[in-house]
This record gives sequence, C-alpha cells and structure tokens, in this order.
Amino acid sequence: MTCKIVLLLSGLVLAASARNSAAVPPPAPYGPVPSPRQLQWQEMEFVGFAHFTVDTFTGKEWGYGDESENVFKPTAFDASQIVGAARQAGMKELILTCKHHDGFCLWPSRFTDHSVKHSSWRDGKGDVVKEISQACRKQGLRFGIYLSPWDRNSAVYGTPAYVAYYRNQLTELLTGYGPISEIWLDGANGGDGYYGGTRETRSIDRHTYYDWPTTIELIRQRQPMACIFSDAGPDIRWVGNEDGIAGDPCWDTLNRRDFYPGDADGGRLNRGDRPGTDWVPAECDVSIRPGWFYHPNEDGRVKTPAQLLDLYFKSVGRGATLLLNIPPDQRGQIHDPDIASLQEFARRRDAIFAVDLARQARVSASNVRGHERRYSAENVIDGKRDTYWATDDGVIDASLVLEFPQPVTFNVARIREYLPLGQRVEGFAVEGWQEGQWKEFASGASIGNCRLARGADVTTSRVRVRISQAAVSPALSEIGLFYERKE
Ligand code: FUL
Ligand code: CA
Repeated sequence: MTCKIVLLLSGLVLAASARNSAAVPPPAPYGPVPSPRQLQWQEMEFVGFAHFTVDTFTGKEWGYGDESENVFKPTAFDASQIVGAARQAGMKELILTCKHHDGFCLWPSRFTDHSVKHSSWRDGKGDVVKEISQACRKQGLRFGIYLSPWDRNSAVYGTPAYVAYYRNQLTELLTGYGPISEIWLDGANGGDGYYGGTRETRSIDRHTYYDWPTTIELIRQRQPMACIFSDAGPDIRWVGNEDGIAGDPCWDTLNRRDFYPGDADGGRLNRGDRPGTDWVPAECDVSIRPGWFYHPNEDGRVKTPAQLLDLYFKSVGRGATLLLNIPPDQRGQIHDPDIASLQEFARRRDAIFAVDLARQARVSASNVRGHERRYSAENVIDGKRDTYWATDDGVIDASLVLEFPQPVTFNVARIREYLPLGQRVEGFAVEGWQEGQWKEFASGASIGNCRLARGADVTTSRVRVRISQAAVSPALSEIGLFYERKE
C-alpha cells in the first residue's frame, strides 16, 4: 500500500517536472524568414544615399560617359561633414555612388583610367570611397556601395569583358574599404553612351548578360554580411518607385524567381507577394531634392521637414526601410538648406518617439501561449525586439489590452512583429475605449518590422490592439503609443 502511494507520488512529481522542463516551444516560423544579415539591415530603418560624381559639376543626372576626369573638382570636400549630416539626421548607414552610369570612379581603380586618379582634384591622390568609408566607421554608421552595372564610359560595355571588369571593380571595393553593409545593384540602362568613343546605343539582355548569380556568390564570399539590393533582391528589393513610398500593405515576402535586376513589376514590388516564396524586404529610395545629384537651381526645392516626416511614416511606418538621398554639392559637402531640413525633420521625429506612453500601461492578453511568462503580454512594452507575446497554436483571433492608471492622449501607434518567426499578421486594429465602447484609431493588414499609424488625438485609459486576421498565431514584439505635437 505505502509502496503504491510512493510510486504514485513520484509519478506525479515526475509528470510535473516533465511539464516544467518541456516548456511550450516557440511557435513554428511561418513562411520564409529573414537571414541574420537581413534582420540586421531591417533594424536600421533609416539610411542614407550620397549621389556624387561628375554630374554634380555638369548639371546632368545621367552623365554620358565622355566627361573629362578634371570635371570632378570639389572645392572643399569634407567626408566628416557629409557623414555628420547623415548621422545627425538619424541615418544608420550611408551608401555612396562609387560609380554611377557615367563610369567615373570615385576611387583610384586599378582597372580604368576614368577615375579620381586621373583628375586634377588633389593631384590625383584623392579617394572619396576611402574618406567616406572611414568617416562612417568613425561616426558609427555602416557603409554601403553603389556600383552601377551600366557603364556609359567603358569601351567593352556589352561584351563579356565588361562583366569581368565589373567584378574586378566590385572586388576592389569589397576588399579595400572595410565592412560593407549594403550593395546597390541598380537596374537602370538607357542604352546609349560614349563607350570608349563609339557613341552608340548598346543593348544587353537583362536576364543573362551580367550573370548575377556568379556576382552574388562573389559578394557572399567577400562580405557575407552585406545585403544585396536590386529589383529582385536577393536580400533587399526595390520598392517599385522613387518617391520613398511603400505599398499598404507592404509584405516582406516576394516570389523572387519572377524578378530580375532591371526587370521590375513596380506594383508587385511595392506591395510584395503574399504568400511569397522568399523574404525580401523593401527599401524606399527617394532624394531630398528633385534630382539625385546636386544642382544649384534646385536649392529652393529641398523637401521640407514635414514632407520628410510624411515619407518616414509611409516607408518605415509600413515595414520598409527609408533610403534618403542627400547629394553633396560642388564643394563636396551637404548644402545648407538640406542640412536645415534634415535637422528639423530629425528633431520632430525624435520628439514624437521620445516618450512611449505604453510603458506606463498594464497589459493583458486574451490568450498567452502555454500561460508562459516568456510569451506574456508584458513583452510588448519592454522595449526589446527579441521578446514577444505569442498565442497558442491556432489562436489567431486575439487581442491585447493596455490599461492606464490615468487617461493618456496619443495620436501615433507603433507595432512590431517578431520577425524571426516570419510575417504572420494579416489584419489588425488599434482601438481606444471611449464613451463606453471601443473606437477604432487605425487598422491595416501588414505589420512586419514596424507599423506606424498616425491619426487624430485619442484620450483614453484603455487601448486595445486586436489581431483580426493572421496566417498563424501572432507574435508581436513591441507596441508603442506616442503623442505628436502639431507644429
Ligand atoms: C536609378 C538611377 O538611374 C538614378 O540615377 C539613381 O541612381 C537612382 C537611385 O537609381 O535607377
Ligand atoms: Ca519586446
């Protein structure tokens, strides 16, 4: 008898400890998920572009390729001023046009004479790539490169020799300038150019000519953490326009095999494919000025702080990354009106996100995965992206309620999904308890890295975030509520 009781008890103890150690495993990832390099890239959210070359001095947007090297003559080039402007604006990375379509190289490439080495600027001893990459490292920004596949200067453009030349140049950039965080493979190709003096139109087959898989392999070997951007990824996709605006919804997934660099369906790139076969988040490129290069006659047309803030909400706020171009002027510095606009934009943006009202709340969830602490509702207000709230498998219709000791007033909401488990949510709403009922503040389909909703002021002591549709059980890493003062 006693023996039986002991056995029974030890059985119970065993069962209980088994339950503890076999804690409920995390939800299975849904669909494609980000690679570590993509995750690192997506966390940056706001990055910069610096378009700078002979065009800065000729007034063109696409140099023909026949420009003398001496055309490139900045009077007071200052890499730390350029990078400083990017840093003060809150950019986490700066991508430099090391070579634009005109073929002029901002570094002394061993493979061509058409570079800073043959310009009278600094007696041919200058290296813009070196100075910008060093300034980035010094100021804590990552450094990215743009190396135009189309080259209107090269005599061999259109032949296999050019592809070898392109790879040689890429190798120089990937091996001589420290860590590269992003490589921009532009798809543009207008056909005509100088091409070593032949001045003709050359067409290439965008699908086969560059043999991108081999070049991508080369990049992976040299810089495994570099994200590759193009119309087709593989790591980052073009958003389908040059206005800085992501689709709504904007999915992180894409059926990549349908796309090639230079062959893009803008509408699909803008929104992504759902469901999609590959994780290829969108990057929204846009210039602070009408053109990509600095032109004095556009000094009065620099985007205003309000316009930049609006773009931020329509790019970063839709789960994409904002890539804002700030072109150095003929001195080789960011121009005053651009600096002023960037600084005011940063001030307004930072003022919005300085105080997260959600941190004062008590959060509860309609369902918590396995009733376990590591999936609890509090995880959405701890300020950490790597902790998240999750529900039991199959529980899709779920909500979180934030209760405040005192009523709060907010007009901006931010939601983040836990990306390592894929993009799971397909419909959500943010609601405030007002006059005895839930009133919708904002709703949408995709969340992803960051969803920002901006609306009218809501004063309430209860806010609900409701998942209305999801492919599988949701996993949210953060919820924030903010107040934007009208300026
Ligand atoms: C385009 C180029 O043709 C523009 O000149 C600019 O560099 C932009 C970012 O990409 O495809
Ligand atoms: Ca968290």
